[in-house]
Amino acid sequence: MTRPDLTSLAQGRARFTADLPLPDGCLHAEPVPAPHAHAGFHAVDAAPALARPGVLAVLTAADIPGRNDVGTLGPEPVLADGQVHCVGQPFALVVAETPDAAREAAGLVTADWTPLPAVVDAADATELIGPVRTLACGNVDDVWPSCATVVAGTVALGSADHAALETHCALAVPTEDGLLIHSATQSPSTVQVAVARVLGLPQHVVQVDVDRLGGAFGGKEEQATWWAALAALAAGSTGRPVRLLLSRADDLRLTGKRHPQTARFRLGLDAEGRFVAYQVDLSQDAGCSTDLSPSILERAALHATAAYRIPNVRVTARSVRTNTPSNTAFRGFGAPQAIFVLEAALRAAARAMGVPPESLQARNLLADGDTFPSGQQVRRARGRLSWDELVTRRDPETVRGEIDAWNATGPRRRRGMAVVPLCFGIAFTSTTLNQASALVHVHHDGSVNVSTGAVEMGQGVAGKIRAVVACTLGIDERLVRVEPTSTSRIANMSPTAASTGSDLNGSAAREACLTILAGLPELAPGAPWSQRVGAAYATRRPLSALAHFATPGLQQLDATGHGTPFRYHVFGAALIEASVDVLLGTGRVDRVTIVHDIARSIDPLTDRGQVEGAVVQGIGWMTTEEVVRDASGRLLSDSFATYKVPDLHDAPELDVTLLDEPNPDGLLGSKGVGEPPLVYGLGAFFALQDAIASYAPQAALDFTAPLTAERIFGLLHGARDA
Ligand code: LUZ
Ligand code: MOS
Repeated sequence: MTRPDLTSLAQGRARFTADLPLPDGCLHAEPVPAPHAHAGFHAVDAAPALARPGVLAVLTAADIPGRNDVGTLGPEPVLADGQVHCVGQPFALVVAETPDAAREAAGLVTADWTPLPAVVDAADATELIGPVRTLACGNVDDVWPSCATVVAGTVALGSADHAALETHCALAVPTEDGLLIHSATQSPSTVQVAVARVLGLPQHVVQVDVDRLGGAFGGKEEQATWWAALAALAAGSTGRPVRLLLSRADDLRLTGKRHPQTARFRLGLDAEGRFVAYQVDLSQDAGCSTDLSPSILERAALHATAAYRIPNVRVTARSVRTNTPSNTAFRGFGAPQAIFVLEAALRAAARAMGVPPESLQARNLLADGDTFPSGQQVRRARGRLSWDELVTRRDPETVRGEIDAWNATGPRRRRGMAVVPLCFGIAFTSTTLNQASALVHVHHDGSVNVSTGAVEMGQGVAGKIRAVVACTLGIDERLVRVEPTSTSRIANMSPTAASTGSDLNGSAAREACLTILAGLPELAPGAPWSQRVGAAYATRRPLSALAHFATPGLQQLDATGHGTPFRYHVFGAALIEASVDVLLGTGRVDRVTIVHDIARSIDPLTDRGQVEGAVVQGIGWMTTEEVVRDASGRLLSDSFATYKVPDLHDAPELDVTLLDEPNPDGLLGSKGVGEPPLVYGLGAFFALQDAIASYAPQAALDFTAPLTAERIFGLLHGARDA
């Protein structure tokens, strides 16, 4: 396959938003972050900042011509107005001739603050965001007495930063009648809507363009909007182009991250180890505003039963408000957090029953004919197939035997293992979002332009769409160019998110190609493409088409949590092997063996990279990535020196087997790939925990993540000395 997309990246020619040439007269904007986690303020003093050379303006909420709200599901002021709700919330915006002038001046803007009581720790939160969600099936209250084993416990999961290579960035350029915005966003239409609202403009004079992103992982699904709206506000106010580019430190300090989550669980099993009842209360830390939290909570609740059949279930899920930057979408969108809880619960049960966790997992895998608590039927389950294939690749039972024998010799490096089965639902849980459009132009010479709402963020969606168009038209990929994403070519885009980017946009692109093909004149069989196109033009047939795709078969969840939220599910199984140094407390993930249900991949190399990247990202969340704030809500882990993302050195040996049975509900038999494999990374926690248990077998199971070296050391030795 020719890969112009990869070539330009490898050669450093690929341009990101911050690489775009600055227009003449371009200014630079710098947000002024709030110093308090919760406070009232008045009398913003901009005079010292305005006195600096090169500073043109200091904007506040009072300068917003439209509505001060960039939120999608709840209100989200673009500049704080009278109150701030987290450290780092922008309350003013400095606009200057150079980035340095803007940054220095931002440090001089002050206000009169009245600090208010702040909740930094979710354990102290009293306020909910959105309603408590429940999801239930069977009759969980009545069956406990019939269980042979019942375990209960708690879980506490940490946050994680998206740590995309490209920090947030936007460039806003005034046009004759509106604005052109280059935004590093996963959701150009969300930016368009928000900018139009903030500036009091109709949507059609606000054009949002995205060439590509340098990573996003959910961090740019909702929260890119702010920076684009601030750049647009400054451009609107000064009449000049304005760029806003966050430094790494500000990107870490000012933006939301993965939702930390606490949970209480109760799991009941029969004497054969079958799951009978599961009750779980999930509590996610939403941060200071709504953002996408209600939607993330919904996906969490829908994944509470993970890859397993449980006949009696009650999930209650709540979002609590804290005075920290609003947490947001992050690869997996709440599902990995919920899956962790059941994986923890089954390990508590395995210990209570004196059996390996794998035996309980293997016994309870979902199969066709089962029902999810939402009422959705399990179809084409591949959990058993994945598990059986894993056994042939690297048999968990054999590995457990090896590990037990190794640990029995009392080595300094203790080994452990964990299996994590996967079942992940594909579709936006908000049914409306499951639609996409594509615009295909075929030129005289047979070359093709295709536009969709998909945003290329390194996940390879542009390459997949190119492949789909080429294969549908029966032409060489070199004849196909995928256009940068623009709201002027495609309207009403959904975010590129929920692992649906290729499914939705690729399906629309394929539809458009089929429409064009259907309109081509009949020529002799085997007539070359260029001749067919030429004949179509000569006989005045359309060579362009706009197509729309809406995922069939979905039904929005009702208030009781019933519906058909997903088009299909992605299955798989992973065996994670890890070890701990009992003297140092350091942990390491040594080896990961994965069988993943990729179906009929449109781009196997990219998909393999997605699986590998996701699992390493999950490992980072479970091990070294620790978001630390002080008691006043200030972020302490505000650089990559103090916030440790996994690097190549931390990556384990990875052995990925792809199951390639075609998926009738996906694009050309494929399945979405972006988010699901992150779940395998949870195994890092449980494998390390398993290794720790070989040294400190009496210690109670503790389900607090991440398992940093400090925490591992404490579990090894605190437990022993107690
Ligand atoms: N975004 C969203 C998502 O709005 N709805 C979803 O269901 C979703 N799922 C995963 C990632 N982003
Ligand atoms: Mo997402 S978590 O932007 O698919």
